[in-house]
Amino acid sequence: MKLGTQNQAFFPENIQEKFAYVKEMGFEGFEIDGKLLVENLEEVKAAIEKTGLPVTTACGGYDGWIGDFIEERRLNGLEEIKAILEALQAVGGQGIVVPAAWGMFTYRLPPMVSPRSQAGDFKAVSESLIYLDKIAGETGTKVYLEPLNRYQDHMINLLSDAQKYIEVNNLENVEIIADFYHMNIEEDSIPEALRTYKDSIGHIHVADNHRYQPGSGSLDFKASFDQLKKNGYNGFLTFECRVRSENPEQAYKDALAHLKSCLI
Ligand code: LER
Ligand code: MN
Repeated sequence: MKLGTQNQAFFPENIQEKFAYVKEMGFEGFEIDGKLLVENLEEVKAAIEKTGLPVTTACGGYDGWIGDFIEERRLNGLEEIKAILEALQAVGGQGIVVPAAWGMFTYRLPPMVSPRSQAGDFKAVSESLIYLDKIAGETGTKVYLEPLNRYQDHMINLLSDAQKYIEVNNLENVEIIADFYHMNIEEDSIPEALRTYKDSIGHIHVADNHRYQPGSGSLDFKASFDQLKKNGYNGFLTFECRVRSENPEQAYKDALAHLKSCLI
């Protein structure tokens, strides 16, 4: 297993300096914003070549969710995700992280009534995934379908929800991304969920229970990493967290050291 990270506000802004900084800190991969990748493809290629730090995945950077209520936005999202998958192919990246939607609707806060039926949700998300499954096949990439907690999305909350889309639609290039922060809210047991869906999990996001840096909260990363080892998972564990510290750089280094100690 390897450790990667998304961007942080305290990282350098310049792309080449950013990659050099992330590599120097001890990460082995970078998860990039899809728009940043598409709009700066040559600069990203040069940064990868210069520093040896690969772009593993993309997350975000497109307009319109795969499960968007608004059809025009859903279709726009698909075309932008296609462009990101093509850019990922050009830099040797694995794939893109996509939730059904993020912050579009929740059953848990008023008005609590969705403008679309659950059958309608399943149909829209399935149509998007069937289309993207084909594009991923053509570009040699993967689509990592992400369950989010109930307050951020109403369609896919559990790893089992994501698995259902893969199975019902016979998707070959769609895998599950397991995010520790969301799993901590939704799953009965994180290690058990990682064991049950081991054949579908292709990517992982790490944060502690409150979404701050790993090691600053109450999650037992060692128990979950031991399960991932048993599964034979050899993909990335990518930091997607906020940082709560007066010295974010030091806190990030401490979090990385903590997770490395949990991998032993
Ligand atoms: C959002 O909370 C999240 O986990 C991101 O990975 C969005 O896909
Ligand atoms: Mn995530």
